[in-house]
Amino acid sequence: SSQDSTVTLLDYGAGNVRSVRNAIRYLGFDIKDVQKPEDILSANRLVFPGVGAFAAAMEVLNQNGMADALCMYIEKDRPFLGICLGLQLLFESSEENGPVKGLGLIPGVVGRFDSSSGLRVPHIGWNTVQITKDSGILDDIEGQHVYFVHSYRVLPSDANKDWISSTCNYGESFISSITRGNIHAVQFHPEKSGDVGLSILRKFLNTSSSKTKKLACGKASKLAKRVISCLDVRTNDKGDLVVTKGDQYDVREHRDGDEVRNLGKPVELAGQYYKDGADEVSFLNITGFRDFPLGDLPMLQVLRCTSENVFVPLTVGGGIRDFTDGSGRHYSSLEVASEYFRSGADKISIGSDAVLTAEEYLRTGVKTGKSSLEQISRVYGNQAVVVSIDPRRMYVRSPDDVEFKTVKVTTPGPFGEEYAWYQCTVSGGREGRPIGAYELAKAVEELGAGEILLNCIDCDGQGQGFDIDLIKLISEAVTIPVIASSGAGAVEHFSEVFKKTSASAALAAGIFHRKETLSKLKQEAVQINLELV
Ligand code: 1PR
Repeated sequence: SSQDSTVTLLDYGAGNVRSVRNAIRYLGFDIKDVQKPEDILSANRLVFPGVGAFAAAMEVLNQNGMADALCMYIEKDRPFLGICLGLQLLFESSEENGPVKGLGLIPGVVGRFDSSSGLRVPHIGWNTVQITKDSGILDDIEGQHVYFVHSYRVLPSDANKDWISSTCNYGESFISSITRGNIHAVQFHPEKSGDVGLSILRKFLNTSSSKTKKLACGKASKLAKRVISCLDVRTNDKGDLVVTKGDQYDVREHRDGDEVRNLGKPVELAGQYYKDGADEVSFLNITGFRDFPLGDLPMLQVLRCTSENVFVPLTVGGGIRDFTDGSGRHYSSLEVASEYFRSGADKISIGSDAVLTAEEYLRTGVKTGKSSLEQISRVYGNQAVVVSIDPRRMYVRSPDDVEFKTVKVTTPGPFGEEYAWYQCTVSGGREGRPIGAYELAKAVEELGAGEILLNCIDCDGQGQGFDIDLIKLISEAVTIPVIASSGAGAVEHFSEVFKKTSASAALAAGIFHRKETLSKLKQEAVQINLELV
């Protein structure tokens, strides 16, 4: 019956649940949105993808009577799946801007991961879980990777142990899922966990009666190194969005009429990379320094279409800042970012604007709270904000020659210089700024960035390997995850960057545009002793 293919979705409007919607539709189900508390009580199966901050979510749920309805629904053991914050809200309280009271259905307090011992927080990426009891929906995922992104977690205790169906290890063992009867909740994102995640959702939606299955014996979970496929996107001279790729940020063909290099359509290529095994996909609008009217941001449509078929995290960057369009309408960066999130982005990446913000912060020592970086991370959480750095290597004879942090370089410069600093640039490398990559990275971490995308103009498109000196410098300077970028030309370059630095992920563009490299990398990873997803 039509009832059977309907899934009720509780979306309280705090952020992007587009991917959850897309995944449910992709699996052949229809969605009914909760409008009023009664819709919860009459649901056949309810999916609750929690997004945003704990306190804000509880406030909305309490105000509109949804909190009571949810408790009643769950107490009646009706089919329920909570995702991420949708798991955390079931517990007694959270320390996130708190203490704040939760729904109180499960004993336990939601607390923050402890980064004081050098643990990178947020926990972002693909990790394995240990199944501790049969849940009927997680049966097959022992040893498989699923995608997490969170700074808060609940610890297992005697009081909640009967609820726990799996745990995950990240610095400590925390609850990655709970199950009791028909009630399920997961800390990770099934809608972002590729085929493994889709199969979990499918099992829940089909709510097959739980059969007991012998559990495989668990091995310790470990956060995998991520491989990110990057699509540099721009409008070509005809006005179409195309994927392009530069050499040291120059994207013009230097033959035949100086056209922009066109490598294909963004949506199609992203779909291909997802199939080939990309752990994440990033779109960078490299013409983002131009002005677009918000309604017409060309990347929005690309995101909407991509997120219908790509079930791994999507990041979008380029042009995230305040601006006034041709008609005099002013847009805040928060509005621009919100449009991107609504269209299917999981993270936004800020380049030029973050450089200017960091410069001012270092000059004044004051966090104004008004920068794009601060505003977006306050509203969407710092895990949703990436700062993209575009540094250029500047050789010097001695560290005393500059006020910026230098490194002793592995390969000396053209005049035998033994040191270098890395100068930040804005507007796609067009303008150098008086701030180093090291100073920038530390400043943006303090201002609320959740991750750093570390490019290198010198290495971009050269295929000669990552700039190990730079990546070491930055990944040791901050505790948020660092994504190494620029220069991958062979599978070995990925193992080198993960062996020699503590980067959490590696991003590449050019190498994946040459067909088959991504799937080959995933296959060969095991042989070269690289722990990938
Ligand atoms: O400044 O907030 O509007 O953001 C602009 C964004 O666009 C920044 O993230 C910046 O890095 C990026 N960008 C701007 N111009 C270019 C260009 O190429 N002309 N591309 C550009 C950035 C660097 C990486 C590239 C890696 C890996 N390209 O995205 O994908 O270097 O390449 P490889 O594996 O082929 O070596 P804002």
